[in-house]
Amino acid sequence: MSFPKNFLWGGATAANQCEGAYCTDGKGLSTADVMTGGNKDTPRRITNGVEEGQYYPSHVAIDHYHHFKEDIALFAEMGFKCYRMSINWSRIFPNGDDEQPNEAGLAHYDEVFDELAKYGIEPLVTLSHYETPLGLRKFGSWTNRKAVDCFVRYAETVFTRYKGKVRYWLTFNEINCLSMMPWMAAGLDNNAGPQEVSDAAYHQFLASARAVQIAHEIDPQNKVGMMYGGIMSYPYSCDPADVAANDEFMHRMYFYTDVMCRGYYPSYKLREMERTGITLPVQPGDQEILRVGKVDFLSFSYYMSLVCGKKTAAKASETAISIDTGYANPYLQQTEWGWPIDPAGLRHLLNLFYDRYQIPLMVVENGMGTYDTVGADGAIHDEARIDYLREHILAMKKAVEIDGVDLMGYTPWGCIDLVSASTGEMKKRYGFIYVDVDDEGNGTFERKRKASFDWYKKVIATNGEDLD
Ligand code: BGP
Repeated sequence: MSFPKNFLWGGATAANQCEGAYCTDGKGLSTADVMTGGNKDTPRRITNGVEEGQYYPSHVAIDHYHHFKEDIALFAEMGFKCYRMSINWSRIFPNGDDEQPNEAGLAHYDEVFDELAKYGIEPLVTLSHYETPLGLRKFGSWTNRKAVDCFVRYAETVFTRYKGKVRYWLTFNEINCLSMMPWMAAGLDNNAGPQEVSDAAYHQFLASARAVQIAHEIDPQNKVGMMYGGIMSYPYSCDPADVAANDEFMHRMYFYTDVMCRGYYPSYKLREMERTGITLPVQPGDQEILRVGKVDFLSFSYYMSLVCGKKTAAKASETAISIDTGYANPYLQQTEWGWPIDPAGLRHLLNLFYDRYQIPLMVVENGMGTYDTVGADGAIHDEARIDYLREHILAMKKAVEIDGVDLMGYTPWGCIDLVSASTGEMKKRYGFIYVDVDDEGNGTFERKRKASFDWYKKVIATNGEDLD
């Protein structure tokens, strides 16, 4: 037995990285809209509002807002069964805390979902993908419990509006990355202290759990998942001290999946908080909210594996990987952006999660950023991407066939070229579809099929059997 018959093959994007149209049709500003461009050596800057003379990649991106019909037609040509996308919260509630939604924003996504339905493509919708309405900053963003109510109002609005059009939802993109990238994940200053980060995570757990419950009430067909940023680390050696240090590092990540899949804080996290003097802003009834609001499935991104051990403490850093454990893996090649390539690690992580939670899994991001260029013949030869994806699909196949993991689908990242989240570049490309736009937003915005386009089309048509 190979991939299940109804396997959700597709691709993934996020609104702030592809839509552009950053203040069109009543959209408000989000945290992504005040992040400048950067590159692998120069980090993106966060400005105080939109400053004149600065370049902000989210403002135009690939202008998917105005090209979505053309883009979806190309996805359909590849045979997509599923399209993972996000709703830009600040299109629906421009300030985040508005009483009434913005009709023009809601109408836009109606058109998008109708277009997908035309081709029988199932939307998988992330409610919050690295953009928080800037308006929430006035009360401390996710450190304040008010953010929970704002999110719940937003979630309820879109669950109601798109009932019957969308059945698969994700609450927060890469929620565990809040520990490393507080601005992107929760609209907190990047130097936020551990208590603030802990409060924000607690509030996002509550918001997600309430959203799960409401989604089920509005439509029992709804399936709501969590989304884990696929950090997975091997112990540096079989020295038990390395293994213990690695366990400690991974606990800091798995606690997010533990809370959302099991419905309560794990004991190791509670003990750690006791030791470090961190408290939870618990109110009566919260335990029940978390318990009832467990997710239906666990989705995650997977790009690389890490290594951790006793010699260096894992620390967040400004590198393009966002997390530097102090160790490199000598057995692995890296991408041009220094991300270690490890297909076997994907099988390992799928097993780890399935053993731990026994709920359906989905790989909702995976891929390799490369410098793609249009050749003299007009073609784009991205064979390295094909090799990367082939090996990762084979790893998933082993997890399904040999290990019996319940895997719902696969939506590789940036199925169409888009802005890089970590560096703000366009030239770090992931797509099957090339978009003619550069790091300064110049170009014709023309879409072109890369070599990987036809390859992936065949993969989908054969349900993952023909990977050559
Ligand atoms: C994930 C994010 C995505 C995406 C991807 C690739 O962490 O969820 O938004 O951008 O990584 O990363 P990058 O764009 O930095 O290459």
